[in-house]
Amino acid sequence: MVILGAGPAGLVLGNLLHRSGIDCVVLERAGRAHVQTRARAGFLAANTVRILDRHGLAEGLHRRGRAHGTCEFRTEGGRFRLDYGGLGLREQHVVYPQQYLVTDLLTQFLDAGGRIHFGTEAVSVRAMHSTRPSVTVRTPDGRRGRWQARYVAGCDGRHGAARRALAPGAVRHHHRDHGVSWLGLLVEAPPSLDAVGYAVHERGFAGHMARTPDVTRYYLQYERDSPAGAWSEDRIWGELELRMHAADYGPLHRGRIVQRSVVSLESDVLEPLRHGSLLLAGDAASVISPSAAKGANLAVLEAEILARALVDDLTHGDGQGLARYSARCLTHIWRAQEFSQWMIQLLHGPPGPDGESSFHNCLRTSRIESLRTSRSQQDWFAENYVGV
Ligand code: FAS
Repeated sequence: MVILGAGPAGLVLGNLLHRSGIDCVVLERAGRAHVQTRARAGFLAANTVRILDRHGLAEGLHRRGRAHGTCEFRTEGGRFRLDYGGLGLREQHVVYPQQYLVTDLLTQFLDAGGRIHFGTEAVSVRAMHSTRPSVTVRTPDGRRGRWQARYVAGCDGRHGAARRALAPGAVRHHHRDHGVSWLGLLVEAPPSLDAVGYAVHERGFAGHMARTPDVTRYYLQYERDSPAGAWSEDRIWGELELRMHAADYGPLHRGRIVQRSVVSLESDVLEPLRHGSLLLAGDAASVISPSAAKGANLAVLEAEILARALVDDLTHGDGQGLARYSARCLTHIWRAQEFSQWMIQLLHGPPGPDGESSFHNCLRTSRIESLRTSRSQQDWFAENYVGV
């Protein structure tokens, strides 16, 4: 097995295959330090924790992660809290920064004797419809190399070699640009709320998500194509405080902004996820907007489904799991995409002519009111918000 990419998908897959005695190697273009410090997701779904627990990969998150089950919506009409951990399936998130999880997974894989070639970029995947697909790589010293295996797992994200290897006619590419961008901020300051904060404001969305006791992630709806450095820190804090109604509900804890990135809210799904001996998982399979904290959770889920299917095939000659792999994952992917789309429409007004905006904004107000008042709507929200 050759696994492209040492993110959540590639590392969960590598750990599970290695434990089952499957000879596998992970090829990762970045260096180890970059992989272990790249801040991204932070909310692990209950099912993700169950998967990691099942395979003995959850020690770190139990030691340092924190249960989280409340979100707070703030609008011009007031605020309300949803203790989603006590609604729906009564499940909570565990707040555990993705870089901590990746470090745990990487360390456990290497400690168990797993092989990761850092600084090794997959350039192309060939002969994917044969039983000996090959991966051409660029090694750290710039030379070309080639790996051959029975299967290749494309866990190298939306811009990796696995997606590039797919012929245009071989894949249905469902794509949606939601027309909204966020300025993602990591701030060296404790959380300002004991909840995920979603602020719906006429000037745009603002979000607050705990990461660690000392670092908090904020999001600000942002002009598309503006560089991450365009706004001064004063302007950022001014907008955050205005949109989150800090004057009414309490100040935000300011701190040093240690990371800025502009995230354009886009979603896409490739169908199918299997192309002969090449299998896609994680962001290589589908990209989902961070509005509902699903991407890393889907990556872990798909990696477990793929690992089981590959072990059945390679150890027992049973190809059923691989035959069903794509359909099984796509069911979960589309359910997550549907909820993420709902969240995007709840949190943002559409860019568009006034008539359309006013109609959409009235719909949004009604949706938020339903979420505030209807128990069945709250149960539906909780089940989908934490579920994957
Ligand atoms: P990853 O992108 O994590 O890993 C792919 C790996 O492949 C990388 O290490 C990359 O270096 C490597 N690679 C790429 N091309 C290669 C090549 N040609 N050869 C070898 N290696 C190659 N998700 C959430 O659930 N919640 C959030 O709050 C959230 N916030 C996010 C914020 C930002 C700014 C971003 C960018 C994403 C966010 N996500 C969030 C989504 C994100 O966490 C992904 O869903 C998750 O990392 C997917 O995991 P992988 O599929 O393993 O891909």
